[in-house]
Amino acid sequence: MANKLLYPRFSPTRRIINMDGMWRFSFDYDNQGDAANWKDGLKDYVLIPVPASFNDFFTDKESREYTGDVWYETDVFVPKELSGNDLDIRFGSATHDATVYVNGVEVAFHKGGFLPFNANINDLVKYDTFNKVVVKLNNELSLESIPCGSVISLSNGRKMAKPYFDFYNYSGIHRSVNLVSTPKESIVDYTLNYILDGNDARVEYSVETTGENQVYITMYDEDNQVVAEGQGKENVIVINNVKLWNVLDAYLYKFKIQIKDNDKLIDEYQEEIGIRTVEVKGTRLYINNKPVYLKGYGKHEDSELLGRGHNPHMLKRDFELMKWNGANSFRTSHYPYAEEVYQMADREGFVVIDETPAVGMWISINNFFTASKGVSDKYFDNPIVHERTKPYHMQVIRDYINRDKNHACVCIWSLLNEPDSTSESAVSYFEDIFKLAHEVDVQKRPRTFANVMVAKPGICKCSHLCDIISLNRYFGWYVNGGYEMVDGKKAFMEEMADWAKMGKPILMTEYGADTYAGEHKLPSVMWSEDYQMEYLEMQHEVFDSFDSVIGEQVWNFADFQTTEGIMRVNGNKKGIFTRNRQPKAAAYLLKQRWESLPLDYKN
Ligand code: GCB
Repeated sequence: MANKLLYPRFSPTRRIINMDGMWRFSFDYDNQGDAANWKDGLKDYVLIPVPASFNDFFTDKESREYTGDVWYETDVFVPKELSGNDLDIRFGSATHDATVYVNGVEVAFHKGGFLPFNANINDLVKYDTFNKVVVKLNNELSLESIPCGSVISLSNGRKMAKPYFDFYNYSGIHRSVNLVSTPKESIVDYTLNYILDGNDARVEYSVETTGENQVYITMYDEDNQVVAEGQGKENVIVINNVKLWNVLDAYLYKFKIQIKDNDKLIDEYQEEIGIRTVEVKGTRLYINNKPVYLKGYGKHEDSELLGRGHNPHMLKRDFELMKWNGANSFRTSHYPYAEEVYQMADREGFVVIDETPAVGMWISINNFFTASKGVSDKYFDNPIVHERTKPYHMQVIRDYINRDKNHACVCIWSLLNEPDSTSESAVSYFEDIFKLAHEVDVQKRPRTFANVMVAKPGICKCSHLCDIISLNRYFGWYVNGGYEMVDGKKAFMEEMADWAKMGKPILMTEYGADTYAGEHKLPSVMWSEDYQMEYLEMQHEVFDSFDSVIGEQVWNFADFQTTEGIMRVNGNKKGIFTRNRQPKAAAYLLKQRWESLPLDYKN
């Protein structure tokens, strides 16, 4: 059965039943859910909103920190009109591993918390009545989970997740759940590539369907005028006088796919698409053959109460803030975000560096900290990593490129964040995933990974594989902070000179200083807003000294939740905005700088 994972959209032939709302919920402290057949329905439960992380709703620590299985349940009414069609249940994401039961029968197991999955339920569904949907979720981390971590047992018997990464292990059904009804013969997927030719664009498309009837393409401009038509599952259509998707100046065409049997419409699916090209040449990143300079942020999907649950209100606010202070890009650190985020970025003309959830590939409790001290745990020396984590990582790469390939905003693939790229054993792993990303992506977008501080030039064994070198650097914070900043700058300049010798574009994917909002001191001290500004100014002087730096993305857009510990004051405070999306003083500094830097800065 074909996997119909396209973003759920209504059309004359498609119907969607949205299942978001209050679900029933239970922790499985004693691991009894399987034996007690909770798949058929929960006995004791509380109500909980979907989509959201479960963690921050509760007032006790046991619930917030819960590690293990949790169960969700709801009932969904399926009208008879849908019978005769294919019916799939589709989850935008469920973190991390999900087993789905419909009317007591297991229909899906999905590993990984940040990508959509679905299951066909044709044979199980009952029409004109309610159907029971139960989900068992597990949020444990391991060497083979992506992201990586471990689980410890406390003396009271409770389990506790120990992430090897610096963000809270939020868990739950994080994105929308839908029933998607499609015709038996239907559109399963489509893929686009663009070639610019003077004022025109050639749109190379391929469409996958479940049948043999003819495929028709119609493209409309923003005034809903037909601009091009095509026929067949694979073809090229030409758009004359094309209006390109440009950075902060987006133009979106409508791409309509139909399957028809003569005049009879069998299936129809339509999305907005932006036409643009992306290429790396020498030390530059080109969009539509013009060099661009990226300004913006590393982000998180993180907000109060909802945790990592998709939050359209926060999404709107984030884009307004980013536009306000002159940003033009962000990285989906450290996992693929909700599909709605990319739709918004397409519309607003933001460049997205799309990242996999491969973070924590250092064996340490505080990856970011231990790594910056030069402690290497040789993650890639472990055979399990090659035997089990790699094939899974490769599946994630296939799935996320397939999900996001048609978004104009997605211009760069980031395949890992801060892995241990210093050991010889990492090389074959990296080679395979870099090769795969190019094979899967028809547009051959540039590939990168975010390099950690200790993996300096000459020590990092994998940076030669990158089309763009991405650096996470904290000179003036984790290294040479405070009054020592002068030495931090010197060391930073020296290291950058070595990176520049590689002759590749360099992107600063992280630089930042923890800052407690409202804390001021003259002269500055670390953690004050005054220090955050001095720190940023120093960083910018370094970036401006190197021709091959093609962009700067501050860590982080906003303060965000992490595991508690001596390094974090109720979360990471490197935000330029608070967790509630209000500016720290540095937001104005960035606004001034970014509004003054042209898109083709350094050219
Ligand atoms: C990093 C990590 C990021 C951390 C950040 C920090 O290098 O990529 O996940 O949050 O440092 O603030 O330490």
